[in-house]
Order: sequence, then C-alpha cells, then structure tokens
Amino acid sequence: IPRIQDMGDTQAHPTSPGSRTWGTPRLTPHPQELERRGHPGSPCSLSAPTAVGKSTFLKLLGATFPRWHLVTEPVAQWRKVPAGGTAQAPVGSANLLQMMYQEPARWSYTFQTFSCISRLKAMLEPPDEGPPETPPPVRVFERSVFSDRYVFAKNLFEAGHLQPLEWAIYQDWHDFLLRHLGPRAALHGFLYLQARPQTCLERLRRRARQEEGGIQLGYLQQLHAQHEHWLVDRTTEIHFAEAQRAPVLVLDVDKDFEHDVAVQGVLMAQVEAFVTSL
Ligand code: UDP
Ligand code: D5M
Ligand code: MG
Repeated sequence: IPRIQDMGDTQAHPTSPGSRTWGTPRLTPHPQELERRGHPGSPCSLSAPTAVGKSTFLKLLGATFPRWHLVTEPVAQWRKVPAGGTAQAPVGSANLLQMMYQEPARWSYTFQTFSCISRLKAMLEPPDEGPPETPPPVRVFERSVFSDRYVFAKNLFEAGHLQPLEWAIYQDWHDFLLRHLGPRAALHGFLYLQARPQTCLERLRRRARQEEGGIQLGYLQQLHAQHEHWLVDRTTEIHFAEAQRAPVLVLDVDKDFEHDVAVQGVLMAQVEAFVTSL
C-alpha cells in the first residue's frame, strides 16, 4: 500500500494544462477590493505547509492583538471521529488523520470530505459579539477550504492517491458548496508563512505528532511547491474570483520566531499593516 511518505516521486496525474498565470505577486489590492478598505472584520487565512509554525504564529497574534478572533485548525476532530453508535451513545472513535497517512489511497477522499466540511462549519460560525458600537474583530483562520483544495487535495490527486473520479466528485461538491455558502465565508486576504521544507521537517520532528512520524522531506517539498504555485507564482487555477484576486502577504518565517522577540515584532507589524490595508 503506498504511504504518504512515498509520495515524493510519484506524478500519476499531472496538473491540468489549463492553468493560468496571474503575474507577479502583489500586495496592492485589486480595484474592487479597495471598496472594502477600512473594514477591520476582514477575514484572512493563515496558509502554510505542515509544521511551519501556524499554530505558534496564531498564539502570537492572540497575545499581540487580544481583540482579534483566531480560529485554529480542527485537527483534534480529525484525530477522534465518532465512528459508530448514535450522537447520544457514541461507540468508539477513529483517528482519520492517522488512517490517511497510513493508507492514503484508501482514506484520502474520506479525509478531504471531513476536513473541508469541518473548516466550512468553522468559517460560517458567527464571530463573538463584541460590545455594542465596536467594529467587528479581525478574524484569522488557520488554513481554509482553499488550502484543502488547492494544496492538499490537488497534491493527493497529482500523487495518485485520489482517483480521477474522486477528484472530479470532490471538485464538483467543493464548487457547489462554495458557490452557495462561499459568500458568507469569504476571505479577504491570505497570510502565507514561508519557510524551507527542511525547516518544516525539523519543526515537525520537534513537535513529534505521532501520526506524522512517517512524513519525509519529499512530502513537505510537494506542499511547499503547491503553496508557491498558489500564493507566490499564482499559477494555480483558482475557480473563485474573490479568492483568486485576494491579496497575499508573504511572511518569511524560516528564521525561528517562536523564541525571538525582535523577529516577532517585525512579523506582527507586517500583519497589522496588511490587515489594515484590506
Ligand atoms: N516552532 C519552532 N520555531 C518557530 C515556530 C515553531 O521551533 O519559530 C516549533 C513549535 O514549537 C512546534 C513546531 O515548530 O513544536 C511546529 O509548530 P506548529 O505546531 O505551530 O506548526 P503548524 O503545523 O501549526 O504550522
Ligand atoms: O495540520 C494538521 C495536520 O493535518 C497535518 O498533518 C496536515 C494535515 N492536513 C490538514 N489539512 C489537510 C488536508 N486537507 N488534507 C490532508 N492533510 C491535511 P498542521 O499543519 O500540523 O497544523
Ligand atoms: Mg497547527
């Protein structure tokens, strides 16, 4: 059975030739985005490969901007999926994250359905009500339904772990859900935490999450390349106009920021300026 760590060399389903080029990366919003300037509730998503430091960065945002509404990835739900019985009397649970890493060809499609729905639920959750007359808080999500599709699902398809039929069905319901629910879950900007795959591997080993023990550098290189295509080169074909136009802030986090207050200060200032410009 092919495992996720074997994915580095496979290229079973090459990217569709219809990909479009969106030109050089830019920070300047599209003219239609300018109408939204001054809306501090503008939601953003933090996108990056595994173990770059997203959760750590989110904690830092929370400490620096206590009013912001920060939404972590529902990874705990993926590790403990109620596996049978009823809601009142559940019988056992399944670790879907582990199952996907151990047997990607069997469980990738199931994982994508569950992760995407759990993200959508989190994005549709109304933000906490603040005191009256106060502006809505900035919202930052750890990843999004766009990372699911344009990084992970795309990569699993290209590696041969999602069959062409599964990929077609996935894209069909992803299109449908976002067309109908997307306007309520729109993201106005993307924060891309950029680091070398080798740095991610070192952080992944340090975190030592049991399910991720088999991940090799090749897999992190693939995730890195998918992020670069999507958020830097902008050559990934994105099927939603708002997301395709949304500005991207690239933050270099290759240098340790968790333990360096000066680096943290620079990163927080960059994020604040970006969010204010949305
Ligand atoms: N980490 C680190 N230096 C950094 C950022 C993160 O050593 O500048 C460590 C962090 O303590 C954790 C691991 O890298 O052990 C992965 O971080 P996190 O869980 O935040 O990554 P995520 O998967 O959410 O991107
Ligand atoms: O992300 C948590 C873990 O979940 C990590 O092992 C990556 C994995 N993940 C997240 N989303 C997906 C999708 N859509 N497909 C496959 N794997 C996914 P972390 O980066 O550690 O915060
Ligand atoms: Mg995390």
